[in-house]
Amino acid sequence: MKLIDKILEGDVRAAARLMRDIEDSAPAAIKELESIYLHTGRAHVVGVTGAQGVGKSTLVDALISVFRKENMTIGVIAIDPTSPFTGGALLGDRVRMQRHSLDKGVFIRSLATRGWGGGLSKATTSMIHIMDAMGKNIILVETVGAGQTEVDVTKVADTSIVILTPGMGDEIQMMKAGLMEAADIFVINKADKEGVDNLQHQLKVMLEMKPYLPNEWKPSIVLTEAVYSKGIEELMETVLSHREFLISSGELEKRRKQRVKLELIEAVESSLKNRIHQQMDKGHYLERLVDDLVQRKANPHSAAMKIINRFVK
Ligand SMILES: Nc1nc2c(ncn2[C@@H]2O[C@H](COP(=O)(O)OP(=O)(O)O)[C@@H](O)[C@H]2O)c(=O)[nH]1
Ligand SMILES: [Mg+2]
Repeated sequence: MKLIDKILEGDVRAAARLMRDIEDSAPAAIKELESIYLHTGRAHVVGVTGAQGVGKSTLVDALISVFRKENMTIGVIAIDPTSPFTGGALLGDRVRMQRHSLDKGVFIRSLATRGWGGGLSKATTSMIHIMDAMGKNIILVETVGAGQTEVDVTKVADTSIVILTPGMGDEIQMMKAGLMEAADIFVINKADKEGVDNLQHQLKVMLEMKPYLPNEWKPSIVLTEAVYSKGIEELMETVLSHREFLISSGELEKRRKQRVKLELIEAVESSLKNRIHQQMDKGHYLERLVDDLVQRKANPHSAAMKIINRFVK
């Protein structure tokens, strides 16, 4: 049986192998991924973002359980700022999610932010595609807030969850505006702690400032205590109603079109960049132009045009 057929059947080992080969940039794997792409677009991708320690992993773990109760299959991608890829998730995350490891309906992978040479967002997209092709209904992508990693999860997610915790009230104003804008659902986790009302109030005030059209999604606020599995079902319901909204409003199609466009542009840019680099390296061409620049025989713009013209031919 071909690798792709195995993956389409949800074979975990085949999927893991392809992911490893992609990490090693094996040309065959890239080809494989191209055929995988044709079988994607069914999964609902949920981004779970928030600062270190707000409870993202705990929440994802709790969400897995409630989604599984509804018989939905789950893929999880944990983008971890420190741990190496093959070493897996941070030990804590690993142990916590271990209880799902025997469940065939759950597939968990972690991605280190280091070691991808700038290709982290591409790696994340590839993983999402593979899990999608495996038939996972929901794909949860856990990552620390924008800015700390290269991956802007709000760009790959259909539904973006931003987690805050009590005591962060004053920090709302300071948070990355983009992150706040991109949230479809705000979760106030650790609702067992003091300061919930204040945070909720501040969030509401912030949301009131933006006028929402009647046919627009106004971000929901959900209170959770992930560690006690409280509020998790409501969160799942909110995710599912956001999905319904996206579908019925036509917003899903719009977002996905935008995403595919970005993916295409990125692919064009990176392959052009690679080719131009190959071309420039030939016959010390680049070095000669650099010498011309140093000696002020040429200017950077005209030198660049020379390279580009040469490449176009
Ligand atoms: N009190 C309280 N602690 C929580 C809650 N959810 C998570 N935690 C704890 O917060 C810490 C960080 O959780 P973790 O899921 O690793 O956060 P992450 O860095 O965002 O993934 C852990 O010690 C959790 O047990 C909660 O609802 N209430
Ligand atoms: Mg975590």
